[in-house]
Amino acid sequence: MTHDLLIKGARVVSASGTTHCEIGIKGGVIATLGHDLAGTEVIDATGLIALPGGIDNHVHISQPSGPGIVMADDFTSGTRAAACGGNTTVLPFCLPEDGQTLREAVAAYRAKAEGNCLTDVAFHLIVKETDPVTLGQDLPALIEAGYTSFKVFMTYQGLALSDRQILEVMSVAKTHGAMVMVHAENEDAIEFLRDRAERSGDTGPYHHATTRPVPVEREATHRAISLAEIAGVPLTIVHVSNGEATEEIMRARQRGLTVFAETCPQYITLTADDLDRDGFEGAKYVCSPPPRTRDEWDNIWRGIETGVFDLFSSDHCPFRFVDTAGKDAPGARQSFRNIPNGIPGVETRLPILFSEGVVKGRLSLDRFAALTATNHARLYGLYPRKGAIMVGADADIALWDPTLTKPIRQVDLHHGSDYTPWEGFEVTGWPVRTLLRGVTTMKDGAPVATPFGQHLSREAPDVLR
Ligand code: DUC
Ligand code: ZN
Ligand code: ZN
Repeated sequence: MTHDLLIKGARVVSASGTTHCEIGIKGGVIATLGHDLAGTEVIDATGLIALPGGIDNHVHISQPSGPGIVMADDFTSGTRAAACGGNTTVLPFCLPEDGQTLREAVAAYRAKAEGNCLTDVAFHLIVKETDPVTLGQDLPALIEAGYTSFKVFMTYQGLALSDRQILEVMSVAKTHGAMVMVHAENEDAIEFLRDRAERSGDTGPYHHATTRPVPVEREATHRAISLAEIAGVPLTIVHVSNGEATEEIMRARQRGLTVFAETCPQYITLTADDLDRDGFEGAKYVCSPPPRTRDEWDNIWRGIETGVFDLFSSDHCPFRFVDTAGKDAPGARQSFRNIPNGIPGVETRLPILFSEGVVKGRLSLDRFAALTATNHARLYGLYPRKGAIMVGADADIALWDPTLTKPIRQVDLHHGSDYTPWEGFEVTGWPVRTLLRGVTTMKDGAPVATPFGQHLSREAPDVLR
């Protein structure tokens, strides 16, 4: 067979192990893994590592963020940044605007993404209403149509669900076959601490962290797991930030429960002290759960190394810093309460984990692939089309130079935000070329294709099939 495209000379992290072989691509699909293949076009990847294109299953793009607040990325900039960071698929969350039904929200997101994406895209849902139409009609219909995962919040006024509501949502997931993802922080406890901090005049960005301490997350993690146990569903705890929440997940697994866990770059590289930077700089690091301590980095690393964490995602939730529609929102300098929550990270997730994990000897290449692509595909119904370099899968591939060393710098990034929390952070190992279905989307750090990303309809999560 003559392939359309051959990748030669790379060390290939394939579904069946890491080996030197050629990758033969035809019609956008991996047709052959072998030697001495024939191809019309050849990429010489000598000295590079071929990894599955990253799947980032936790990003926020064009998400409604409150009156006057605008998320820094639309689908054009968000997926361009993702591709430049070695990703080929992203899964943003679909949050209904007030008064919008879930089905209307999905249609609106699909329209915003259509024709603008440099990665493939699939959507998770956010369930913030539990009325009979949402739970009895919209959610079942959307699950049937391939939206097989949804997030519920235990924090944020207007988003947080009561325990009863979470159980009702889990019950729909059980009946119709979907994965529930939980943002685990105790809203009442946060509100109590926040009011107390404000009364004491502790209103700077740092107090975003002090009013969301570890027990707030640990308790909610335990409660979410208990609710899932009662409802009889598997669940995913997203953006886990600390050792005590990790222990709750380990204990649940020891009891035989099916609990998946996700962590993010901010929990192995940033600390609460970053929120205490001079002036208003700390606002750049405001995200939830907040970054913790260096000791917690070690706890999260132990969870990554021992397999507690299945997913390493960015939680890309970008706002501009010098912008009253972003971090400098009205009232933000008066109280941390008003600082939009979230940090940009879709372009830097993979280089940070590669550098801190693979290069520093904490992670094998296979485990890196699992944490950044394969597990995402399996858990969210995209496998085997996505998530692994294997015959029959889409030719979604990132070529990595494991020796390239350079600091992360805002000027080199492609997101819509005007800063990166990792400015100056030294990284060894960068993706130098990204291919989506065999077409190059990034070369040497720059986007190269016009958007051709597709919407992906998903199967049920592997664990439910
Ligand atoms: N949770 C997220 O998952 N992303 C941004 C903000 C938040 O609280
Ligand atoms: Zn969250
Ligand atoms: Zn998020």
